Amino acid sequence: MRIDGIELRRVAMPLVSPFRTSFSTQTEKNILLVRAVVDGVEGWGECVTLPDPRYSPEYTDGAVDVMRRFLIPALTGVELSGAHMIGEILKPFKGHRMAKAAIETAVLDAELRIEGRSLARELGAVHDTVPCGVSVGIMDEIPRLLDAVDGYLAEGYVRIKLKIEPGWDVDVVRAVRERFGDDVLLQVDANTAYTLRDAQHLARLDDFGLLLIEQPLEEEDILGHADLAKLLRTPICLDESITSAQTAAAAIRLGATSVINIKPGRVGGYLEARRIHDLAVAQGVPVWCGGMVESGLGRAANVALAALPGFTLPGDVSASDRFYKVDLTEPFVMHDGALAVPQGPGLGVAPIPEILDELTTWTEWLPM
Ligand code: OSB
Ligand code: MG
Repeated sequence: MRIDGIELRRVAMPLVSPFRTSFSTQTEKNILLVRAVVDGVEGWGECVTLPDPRYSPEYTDGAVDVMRRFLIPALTGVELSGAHMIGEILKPFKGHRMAKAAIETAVLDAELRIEGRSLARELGAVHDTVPCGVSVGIMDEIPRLLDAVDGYLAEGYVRIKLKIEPGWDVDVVRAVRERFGDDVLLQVDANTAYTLRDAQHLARLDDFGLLLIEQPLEEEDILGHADLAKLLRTPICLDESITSAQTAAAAIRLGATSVINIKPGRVGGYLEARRIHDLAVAQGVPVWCGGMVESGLGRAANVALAALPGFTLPGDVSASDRFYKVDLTEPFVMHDGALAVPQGPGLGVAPIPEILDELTTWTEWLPM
């Protein structure tokens, strides 16, 4: 197969409410989509870069640049036996995993559509539905946060993740436990907002029976996480630090992580995500599927991944209406706290043309 061309497309999607983390507040989601035309068949990939390099070193304008300047030219005119070759071909270009992931996903979607196979089946999914967790942003005051959590629990979410930062942590977790009890599956995500000097403070979270604390320290501080793990009873789960199967293996070996958040974009694609899943399973390390506030396109692929056997904890896999009033695809709707795994060829979903056109702010076609 050959890639005939790639279209880059930016869409602007309003969020139902602002989403605040320790690193930024998002009120609108600006998504970069990749549409690959492969032997005349189109496939879609969603690039999970954010506008600023505050979560990871990548950012959206940088992704457009590296795709245009290096990644797409390297794939131009190349005969591919499958999307699995893309990772190898792009390997000489360091980093830029989110950009690479978006291209690989678009080509993989097209390949699977040509062959009539679903991404879920291709990855090795063993479930028809996946349980939904929800990531709850930082808010101005605890009563508002409690109202939000109340609403998500009423909708049926089976696991709550609270974003935390210094000044919005122990008291918030305590308030949620006091109001909703000890049975709620609860975890926290710091997005690198702490240092090892905060270990004593973070140990106060041990009283609340959390499933895990996600990425308390800096991305590169693997040893710091290993040290912190010895000081906390709450399991540490790395997100930002896990950029590949190789870093995952090292973090597990060093005792820096006992659970892994797998985000396909962060690690360079769904194929690398599966490799991390496989090695984590072999090591007895539970994994869950992270999210990057994706539209229905990225969400569909995440749901497929989350249906693999090692994904034993609910992921940041929520319904479309958690973030969007109008999704790009048929919306993902939660039933009994779960989403159905798409079964159609490829991602199993595609953008709805009128909605896509309406939300598009820019496109560029790159013939190959
Ligand atoms: O750290 O998991 C994170 C969103 C953007 C960037 C980083 C993170 C998140 C989330 C949202 O927590 C997860 C979701 O898409 O539901
Ligand atoms: Mg995280």
